[in-house]
Amino acid sequence: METMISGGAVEKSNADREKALRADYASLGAQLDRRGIAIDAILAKVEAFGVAIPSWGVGTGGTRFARFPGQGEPRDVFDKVEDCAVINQLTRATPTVSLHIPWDKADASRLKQAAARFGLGFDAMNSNTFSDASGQRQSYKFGSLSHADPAVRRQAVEHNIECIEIGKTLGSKALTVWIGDGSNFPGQVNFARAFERYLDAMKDIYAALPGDWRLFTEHKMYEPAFYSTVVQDWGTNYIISKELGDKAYCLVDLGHHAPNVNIEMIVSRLIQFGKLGGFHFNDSKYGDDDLDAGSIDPYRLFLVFNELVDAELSGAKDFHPAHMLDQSHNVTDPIESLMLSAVEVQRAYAAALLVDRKALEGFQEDNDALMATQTLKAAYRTDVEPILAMARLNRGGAIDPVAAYRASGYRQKVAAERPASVGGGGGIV
Ligand code: LRH
Ligand code: MN
Ligand code: MN
Repeated sequence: METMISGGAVEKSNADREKALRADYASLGAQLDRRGIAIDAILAKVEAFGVAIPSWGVGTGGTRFARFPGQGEPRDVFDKVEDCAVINQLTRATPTVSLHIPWDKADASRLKQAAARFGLGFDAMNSNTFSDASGQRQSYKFGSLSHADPAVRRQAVEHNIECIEIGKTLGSKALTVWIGDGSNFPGQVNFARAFERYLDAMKDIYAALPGDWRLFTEHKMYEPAFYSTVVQDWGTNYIISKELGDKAYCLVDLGHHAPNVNIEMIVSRLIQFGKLGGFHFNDSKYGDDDLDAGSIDPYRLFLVFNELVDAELSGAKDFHPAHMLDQSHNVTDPIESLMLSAVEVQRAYAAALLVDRKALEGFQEDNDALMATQTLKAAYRTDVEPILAMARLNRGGAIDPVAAYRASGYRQKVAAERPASVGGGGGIV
């Protein structure tokens, strides 16, 4: 398997840290043993856990106001794959990439080969009918799959079918559809008619889905539409998945809800009714901020994973959610941010595995609110870092991914090879 950073550099970085890690792991193992938890069983689960990197995350994002390019930004999807390979080499937690079309349009067989060099696969394909690609016949200014004009809807459907075709060559097994359709003014669109047109168009996309694929629809409360959005919340999303059929599931992007919404409860509902398709993990304070996972509210991320682990252990039906990141980086090196986000997601998973579920159930039955919540806190407060670091070490990754990355000089190397990209005006999403 090829790597972007030399194996020797990673070994050197680990050599300085391995002794301390083994001591910390043994100490945590003893602590967990007293709580009746076998640390090696948790380690095995963490080692098997993966989260996909969004191809659009490895470049510097921007805001509506400006974009400040970083050094050595990827020039095309092949550079993006190389950056994703670095992230997986050091974290061993990100074995797949999620592509966005047409941003990542390229010869699909070549792309598959480029990823295979590093052992990378492809998670869900993402379509884009929220911006106009150069040369396209119809504009999405007033919507796409819900547009009043059938010619626009047809173009949007065909684009989604094209994404499926590309994904088939790449070995992807899912399509994620997020649309920006909505309105900026009361009265601008008829809610019911727009939703009906959307459902009709989605049925055409669903009909083109291979038998072993899943269709994820992603809801978002607002933005770019500021008065109403066609797929605005999980209720609408659930209706969509029911209308479309068994291969249709809901995708939850953590940043796409109203402030204070109880996202973990939405997750529970979707699990209960077999419609949770996957996640776009990120964090936010105000809106769809696309900040690094766990950077603002790590307890919420833990509570989401508490639901996921509960479902995993109880063998919930139709439960195999896709884990993906979706973030945008303005002030950090995207590779560093994505590595840390992947680790944060893993951390939430590992901590959720430590919840004493039998005790929790007992406290719930007894209406002992205080002890129930303390049971969650006891798991959350446990520092699982030695488990995460050991999982990386065992699988050839870096005990300290950011330290190894910085020591490797990768960013400086690609900065010399990749010309600086253009800054200036507003970014997207
Ligand atoms: C929309 C969104 C969606 C897009 C991505 C670029 O805000 O979360 O997932 O595909 O951002
Ligand atoms: Mn998203
Ligand atoms: Mn978003």
